[in-house]
Amino acid sequence: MTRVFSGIQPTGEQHLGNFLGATRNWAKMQHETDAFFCVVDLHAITIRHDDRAAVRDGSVRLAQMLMAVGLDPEVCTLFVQSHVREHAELSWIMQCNVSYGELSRMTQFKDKSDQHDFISAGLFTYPALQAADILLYDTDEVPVGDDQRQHIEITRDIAERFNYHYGETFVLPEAVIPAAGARVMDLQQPTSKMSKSLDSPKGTVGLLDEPKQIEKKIKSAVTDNDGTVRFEVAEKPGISNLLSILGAATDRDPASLADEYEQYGPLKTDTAAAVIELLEPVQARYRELEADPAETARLLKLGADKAREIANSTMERVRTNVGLLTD
Ligand code: ATP
Ligand code: LTN
Repeated sequence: MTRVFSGIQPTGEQHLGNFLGATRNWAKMQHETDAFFCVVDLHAITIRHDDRAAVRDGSVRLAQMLMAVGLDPEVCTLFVQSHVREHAELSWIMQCNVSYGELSRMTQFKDKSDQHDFISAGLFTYPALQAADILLYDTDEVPVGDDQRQHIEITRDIAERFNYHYGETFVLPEAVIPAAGARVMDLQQPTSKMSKSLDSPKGTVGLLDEPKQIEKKIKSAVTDNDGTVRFEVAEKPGISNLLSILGAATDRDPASLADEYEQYGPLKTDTAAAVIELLEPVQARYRELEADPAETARLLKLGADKAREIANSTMERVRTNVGLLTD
């Protein structure tokens, strides 16, 4: 059976981009594959947080949101990265098998290092930890949004190099990027991706936003003065983003949706209505799950136990192949 792995950071609130680009597809894939989904708290600490509870509480809330979106811990393996120590161990070995030059070319590092004063070494070597996450589980497919393409490529490069030098050890993973919703853009700055770290509250639709807020944000989305509804990402980023969101929410092709609108107003109204309808059941389930953090902790422990078994056996193979003294 195809093995699937993906990760998501417990920082900030989940937004529409995370849902349409990643987590909604995870919920579908869990039924057809052997799927592992990880709350990557060790990735979250590459950026320094003043409030220590932020990551800890964020992990519980994110796990609850993932369940609200449809991940079923009885069907897939849902766990927290730091609960499986092998991630950190393999990450070191990955750091020793990736070059400074390769890491320097990562666009996420360039973007994020511009946004912070303290640039940790961990922010720079972040792709080595991500490669460890993926390779620990003999992953065939990694469902992610479009922004993660480069990180999956570098994971393949590291795995290929490792296999060449140390003998066949890792499965080479493939990125799985959705046809619709892979790159949801910020509503106020439609040339930047909707993101937790952009600090654009009016341009970001939170999965827990009230219907009225969602409507307001979508209705005040930045568009252009051209006045015609066309799907042309480069020329009309704002309108194309709304068409993409409406298309992803209603399972329609954004370019053909454009033919149905002559004015921006109705497009915005329909997009807002579709998003509100899409998120309503997620919000209702989240409210139920939020009430029982002890149950969430129990489910996460079961997930970590399951993940650890596989991670353990991969690490034994890696230690032997890399030439460490094993007992
Ligand atoms: P940050 O912007 O702080 O890096 P993020 O919002 O990208 O955070 P992550 O936890 O890094 O969130 O990403 C989780 C998943 O959501 C990844 O698979 C990523 O590709 C996807 N994703 C994030 N933003 C978008 C977006 N705007 N459109 C589509 N997919 C997205
Ligand atoms: N880097 C990713 C999060 C992430 C991930 C992973 C995704 C960490 N480990 C493994 C897929 C597979 C991000 O910033 N979205």
